[in-house]
Amino acid sequence: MSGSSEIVEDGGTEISQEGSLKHFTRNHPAASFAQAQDSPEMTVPGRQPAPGLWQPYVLSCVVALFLAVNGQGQNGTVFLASYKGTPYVDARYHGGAQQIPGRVECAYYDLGGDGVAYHDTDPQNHGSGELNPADGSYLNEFRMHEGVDTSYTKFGRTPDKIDDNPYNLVQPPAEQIYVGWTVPGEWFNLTVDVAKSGLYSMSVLYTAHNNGSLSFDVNGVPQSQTIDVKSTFNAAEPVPWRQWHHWNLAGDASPVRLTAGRNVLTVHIASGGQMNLAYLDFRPAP
Ligand SMILES: [Ca+2]
Ligand SMILES: [Ca+2]
Repeated sequence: MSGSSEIVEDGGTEISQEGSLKHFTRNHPAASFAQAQDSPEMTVPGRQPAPGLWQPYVLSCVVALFLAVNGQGQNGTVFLASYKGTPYVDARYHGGAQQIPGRVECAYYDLGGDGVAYHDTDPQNHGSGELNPADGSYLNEFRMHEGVDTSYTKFGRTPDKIDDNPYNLVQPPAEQIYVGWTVPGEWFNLTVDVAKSGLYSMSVLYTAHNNGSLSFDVNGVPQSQTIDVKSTFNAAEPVPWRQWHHWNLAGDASPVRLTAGRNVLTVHIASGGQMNLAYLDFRPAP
């Protein structure tokens, strides 16, 4: 593999961030739900309720507004009941919903397509089938027809090492599949099974061109916890295309509360972008 192609691997700049933010507003699951609550009966003249039905009409409007404002109910039950995504499985990975505590692989984001299981700026996968040419192998063709951009860590390459380079702050696993080419406004859902209700600390294995941040929803409810992702740029790095391509771990400042059983986590690229995201590690908070 040529060195120049790896410039693209670390996150291309050809994707318009302005465009992604526009999509975010339209496709974010909470926004979609809010739109669904905005029923025609509430706004269309001529479809207003008959005299005597105003009280229940007003009440239904208040309930709809409450649900929209509160992220589909504080416990996310409305979101879970209407969610159309399903846990990822393929010919090699049979695990389905991922387990917490444990490592939750970003590239095993849910099945269901753009607007349901994820939102990506464009429908092409710029890793699988593009940077990593389609050759019949599992890794090169991993989810190659989906919009989320995925690649994997490559060890032992010459003349320049790629993911096993000496400037890593944390050594990643070999052939670790990850989500890359990220820009603000993109998101993906991860269906998980939580073993026990409680507080969990969260960290992410990543590389990043710029300082940025991730935010999260649990069952459609935005969480206050975020992960600040620091740039992994290193001026001492002698290989130009690899200058930011150094793996690191970042953790949240405070633990997140999760309820036992099935949950859907939404990972948002909140700011910065051009991150490669390998996995989220959830552990019971001390
Ligand atoms: Ca894409
Ligand atoms: Ca992308």
